[in-house]
Amino acid sequence: MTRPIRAIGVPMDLGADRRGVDMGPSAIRYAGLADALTELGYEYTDIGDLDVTRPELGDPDSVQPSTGRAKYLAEIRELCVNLEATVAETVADGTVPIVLGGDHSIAIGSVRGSARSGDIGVVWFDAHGDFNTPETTPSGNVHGMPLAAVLGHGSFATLDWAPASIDPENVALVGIRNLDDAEREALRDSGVTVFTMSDIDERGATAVTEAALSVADAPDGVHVSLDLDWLDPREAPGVGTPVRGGVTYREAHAAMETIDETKLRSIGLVEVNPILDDHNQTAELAVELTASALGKAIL
Ligand code: 6HN
Ligand code: MN
Ligand code: MN
Ligand code: MN
Repeated sequence: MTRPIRAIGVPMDLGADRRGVDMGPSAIRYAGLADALTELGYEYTDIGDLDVTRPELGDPDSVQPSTGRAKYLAEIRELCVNLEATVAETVADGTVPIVLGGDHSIAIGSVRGSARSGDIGVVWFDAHGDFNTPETTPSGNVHGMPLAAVLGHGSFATLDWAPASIDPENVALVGIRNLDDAEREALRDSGVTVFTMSDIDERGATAVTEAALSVADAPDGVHVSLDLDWLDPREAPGVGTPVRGGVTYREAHAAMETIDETKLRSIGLVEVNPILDDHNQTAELAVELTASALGKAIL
């Protein structure tokens, strides 16, 4: 791929319970994202960080959906509207946005921005389904809801900034191993294709990722949303909601290498929490995996 790349930092932690994920963009930059992609031959720019409200300044319940609970909804909306515009502009420039999170709630802005002027698919690498709604959430945390939000489920359907024009038949989840009960029910009826860790056990990471990419094969490319808790916590300890039994280092690279970089429209790297990390290894992994997705090969 010869398109230029633009990093967009989003130091967001309002969608998750554990502080520190707001430092993800700095940790990913410090781990060498610019050098890694420049070495691959990409023209790389970084527009810095978007403004995010600090949790100390907001009331989590000041604005709530018509039913259910979604903490910091007003503040997350404000950021996602801004991020959507930034991502849409970047794509319109013929540039690939890499959104550096931040918790996974920001994917609402990333996916909407990427889908604004195109028919796209989404591959979502995660331990979790992120398919709760304000009605089903056990936590009230919006990082457990962004995929349901962009597909317009629950009371998100009534929020002008949440649903995107994405066909659920072009959406695949990969590496799932932790679903809440109501979330599981909703996913079953959603049209989204779910590849669990059991599928990876049976078929291997490469075959599963190829299958996910063919689900997400749409005329204008694919948005890849990479939640670092997709990996096993032994590889990626720096995440807020670790779940045992994730993919290994090699499986993660093998999966990323199957991505055709000419079809990559936009990328999100989320849930990196340097406070919980061991020597920034989770951010380093985010950088390495991005390079693999963008064409880096061993030989
Ligand atoms: N993530 N299912 C849980 C919840 O609170 O809804 C956990 C969500 C984790 C979300 O890791 O992006
Ligand atoms: Mn997750
Ligand atoms: Mn389609
Ligand atoms: Mn997630």
